[in-house]
Amino acid sequence: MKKGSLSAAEYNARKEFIKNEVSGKVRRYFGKTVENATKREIYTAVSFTIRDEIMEKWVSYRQTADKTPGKELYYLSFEFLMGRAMGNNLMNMTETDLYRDALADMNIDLGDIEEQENDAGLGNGGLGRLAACFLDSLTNLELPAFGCGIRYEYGLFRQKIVDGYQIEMPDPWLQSGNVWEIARPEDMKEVHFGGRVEEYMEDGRLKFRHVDYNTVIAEPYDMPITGFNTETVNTLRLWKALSPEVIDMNEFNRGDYAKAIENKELAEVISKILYPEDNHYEGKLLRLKQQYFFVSATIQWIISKHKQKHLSVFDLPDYVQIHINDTHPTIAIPELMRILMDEEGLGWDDAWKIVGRTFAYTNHTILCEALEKWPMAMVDTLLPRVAQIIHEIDRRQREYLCERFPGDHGKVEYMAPIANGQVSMANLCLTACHSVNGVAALHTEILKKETFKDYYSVYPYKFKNVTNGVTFRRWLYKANRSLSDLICGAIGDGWVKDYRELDKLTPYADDAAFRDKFGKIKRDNKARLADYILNNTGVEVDPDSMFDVQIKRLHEYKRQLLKAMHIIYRYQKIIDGHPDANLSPTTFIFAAKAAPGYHMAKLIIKFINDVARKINNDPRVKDIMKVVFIENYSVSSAEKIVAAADLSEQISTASKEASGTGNMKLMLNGALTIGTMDGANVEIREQVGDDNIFIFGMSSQEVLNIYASGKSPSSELYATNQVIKRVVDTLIDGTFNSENLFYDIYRSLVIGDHGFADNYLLLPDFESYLKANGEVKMKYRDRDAWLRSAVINTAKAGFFSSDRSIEDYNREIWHLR
Ligand code: 26Q
Repeated sequence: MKKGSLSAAEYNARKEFIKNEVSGKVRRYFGKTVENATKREIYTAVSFTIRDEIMEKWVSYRQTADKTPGKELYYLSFEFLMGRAMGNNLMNMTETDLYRDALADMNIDLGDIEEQENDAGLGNGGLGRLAACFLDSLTNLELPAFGCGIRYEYGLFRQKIVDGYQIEMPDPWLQSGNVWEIARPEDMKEVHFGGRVEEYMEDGRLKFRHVDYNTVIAEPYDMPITGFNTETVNTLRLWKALSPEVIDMNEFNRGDYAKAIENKELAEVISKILYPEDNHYEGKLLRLKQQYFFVSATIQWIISKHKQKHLSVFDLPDYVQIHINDTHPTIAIPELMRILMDEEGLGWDDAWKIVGRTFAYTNHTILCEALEKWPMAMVDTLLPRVAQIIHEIDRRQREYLCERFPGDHGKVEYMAPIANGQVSMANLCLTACHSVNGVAALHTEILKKETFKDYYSVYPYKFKNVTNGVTFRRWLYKANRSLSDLICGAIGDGWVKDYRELDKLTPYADDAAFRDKFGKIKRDNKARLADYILNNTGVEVDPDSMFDVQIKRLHEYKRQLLKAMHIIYRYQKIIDGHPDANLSPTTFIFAAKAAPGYHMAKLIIKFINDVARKINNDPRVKDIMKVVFIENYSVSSAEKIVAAADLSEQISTASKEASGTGNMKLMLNGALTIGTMDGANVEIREQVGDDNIFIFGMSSQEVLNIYASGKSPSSELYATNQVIKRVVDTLIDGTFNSENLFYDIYRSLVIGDHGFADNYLLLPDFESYLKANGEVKMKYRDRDAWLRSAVINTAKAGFFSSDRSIEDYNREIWHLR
């Protein structure tokens, strides 16, 4: 609510009400006055005040929704990277200004209070944040949906940088309480592990009974998902694992206290912690337990709800769509089969038809090391009945494939749900789901032509593309208030809910006065980020330098090392006294977490930090370049960085980045992209045109050709190209670290494994990257030309709204009303 939308008297009355609520809650909950309460206590009181308002809406929405027989979506995801809720909910209720004023009357700064909230960091990166943006957009579009996942007690680790190394710390985000969740003990479900399957006859039919199992209790916690000015309040339901018994009294009475609590802990460990590997599969038993745990509880809940509202399970697909966010929740497919057959008494064919119409699957990666393949023996032991069903799906699918490809055993093996003693979760999804989609146009083409080409030939109608998007509410309206205000002043505020309207900004790129204001806002945001960087890293950076930003998970395919090599090249040029090396002062900004077990990624973090230390302390390059590594990259630090970026680095090896979504957040905030023809960069280029983006490097086809040839050009490039050699040699000549710590990086670039050097092809793209960076530098010196492109980037970002993505999903896949 801005001051304008209420009369002055109404506004003041609301403000007094909020002040009373907050001070009343501080007294009642903490026995304190506002004056002597801690910031955290104020945060809690403010959040509960906001929550009271949301509850009213949530209750009425659920009442109507539960009575209306419409189709609902269940978005199953291992990860929901929600970030903070308070500011987001305030924005959605359009009450940010009101609360800011009310708190200011009590000498409290709303920004300070927002900083008290822990991020809900229940995700690794892109896939988890996409799930969060999708919940926002589903609600904004008033579509009925539930997010379903795990209530991890510990989110993604917190990162500290100590002596240049990443140190992982736990993230006990729930320790000081979570205002935004409500436990629903009445909806607890039992999940069964282990045991064995008994067969018996009933009414002349062979039936199956799961016996001797261990039980884990799943208790749901619900969080309201508010939309911007909507009546709809959707729900994120996260399951917590509980032991059925408090402690084992038998063991306890026998005096074995440790044993008595062991079983309890074994059950509860399931929802303790999020696995920190991103785009990398490891066949850990606990991870499989996590998968079945949340999936089984969710499917049981869906079925019990459906049966309360409808007469039969036969019409389930008319009322329920279940979306599988990457293969991680795939076990939901045999679990629904199990429930339909063993508990609802359906035969195989009827159950299979229902399953096929209910499930849809999104693929988020083509990296082989990320494709999930579980040892079948592990599934047999942990989930004996579900495993039987997977074997039967495999048997039937093989039969079908043998008819389809007579004599082609190789192909059948490749496509089968189970092969070589492993279950391929992707093949299971491709067999069962009615829809399979990639997350950017290029990615979907690669799925059709390479990764899943055989399945594409069998079921071409299942394949769709839905390009990713990001929510404009969090990533522009909230993260960059001053730019939002400028845009609203020019084209009104329709774009906040209707992404199509953002294009109205395009003509303003030619308006010098508008460009100037745009540039001043960017400058202010950079000054604010400079303060944050000073506090976070101790490095002083110049807000008038170009802010060149690479923020994302650390992965070799994302090529943070390529950017580091460019920085070193620039550094060498300045020291050489190269004539135009001093132009365009630049601040190079990195933020990234590496999986704790990913040696090369952690070494690259150390390398970047050592490069930063050396360059930042070298008086010869002072005022020309600075390098900073911001620790603990998270949703809330991303919100601070995106508003201040000039240049967005999207430099993955072509074909490797399925889509990217950071590229969209940065573009939306007026950063220009330097990037390869990979993921959604291809579509960003289509939207902004060649003059407003810097594209470099090999195409995905060229990359795939090099892999197919088995010959890497990199060793030879290193041997023959002096520029490359000089940069690469700094890895081993002690320039940045005298202890020769970086030999493994050097080795991977010039020697490699299995006779293939430089797996991510940095060296073949290096010169093209330098050239593109040269163009960036030239353009940045022409402030007007740069700003013109910046405005165009914001104006053309409409397509990358997650509202558009959700409209596409709904039109092509879910068909919700
Ligand atoms: C799987 C099995 C066992 C352990 C971990 C995993 C695992 C965990 C996380 C596998 C993959 C992930 C995450 C993948 C991911 O974030 N992919 C990104 O998805 C984004 C949204 O579609 C895309 O924009 C990115 O391009 C893609 O990398």
